[in-house]
Amino acid sequence: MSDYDLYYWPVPFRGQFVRAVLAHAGRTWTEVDPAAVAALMDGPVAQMPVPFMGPPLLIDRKAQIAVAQMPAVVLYLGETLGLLPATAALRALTMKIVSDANDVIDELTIDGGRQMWTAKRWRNFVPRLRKWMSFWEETGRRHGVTADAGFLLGGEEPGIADVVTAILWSTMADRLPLIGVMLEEAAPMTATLSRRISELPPLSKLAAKARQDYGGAYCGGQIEASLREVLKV
Ligand SMILES: N[C@@H](CCC(=O)N[C@@H](CS)C(=O)NCC(=O)O)C(=O)O
Repeated sequence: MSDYDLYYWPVPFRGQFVRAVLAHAGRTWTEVDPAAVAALMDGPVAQMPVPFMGPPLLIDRKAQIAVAQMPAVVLYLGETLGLLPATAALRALTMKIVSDANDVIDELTIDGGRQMWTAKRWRNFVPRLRKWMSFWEETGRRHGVTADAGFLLGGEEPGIADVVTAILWSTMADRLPLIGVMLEEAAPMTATLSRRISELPPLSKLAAKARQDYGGAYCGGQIEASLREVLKV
C-alpha cells in the first residue's frame, strides 16, 4: 500500500509539484482515477475529505489527513517529512517561491482557462512572464547561485524551493519550448539550476514517467490548445 493518495488529473501542471516533492522524499503514492477525482470534486461538500474546489488534493493514509491547495500540500509534506529549511525566514521564503510558482501557472493559463489566449493578450503578457523569470534569477543571485552551482535559497543541498523551481521551469520548457528559449535569455542561471535539479535521479525518473503517462501534455484542455496556438507549437 502506498503512503499517499493523490487526487489530480492525468497531466503534469499543478499536480507535478506534489508528485515531485513526494518523489524527492522517496515516498510512494497512488494516483486516483480521474473519474473519482471529478466525482469527489462535484459531489457534496459534506462528503469531501477536506472542502476543496479543485485538485491537487492529497491524502496521507497513515495520518488520515487530507490537504488541498497546492502550496498547503507542499507545506504539509515539507513539515511532516522534514524537508523545510531550519530558519523561519527561509521557511517563509520557501513558501513564497511555491506561491509564486502557483501564481505563474495561474497566469500562464489565465486562471485555468477563464479566457483563451489571443496573440495580443500573449504579447502583453510576455514582459510580465519575463519579470516572473527574473524573480528566480535575482533570488538565486542573492543566495549565491552561479552558472553551474548552488541552490535557490543557498545551503548545501536541494530543498523544496529547488524542487518546485525545477518542476515549474523544466516542465514548462520541455512542453512549451519557446518559453524555454525565453527562460534561457531572461534567467539563464535559473534555467541551469532547473536542469541540474531535474537531473537528480528521483526527478528525472518522475519526468520520464510523466512523458510516458501524459505524452507532451502540459495543462490540457482548450487553454493548452490556445497557448500552443499563440506559441505556434
Ligand atoms: N488554488 C488551487 C487551484 C486548484 C485548481 O484550480 N485546480 C484545477 C486543476 S490545476 C482544477 O481542476 N480546478 C477545477 C475547478 O476549480 O473547478 C491550488 O493551488 O491548488
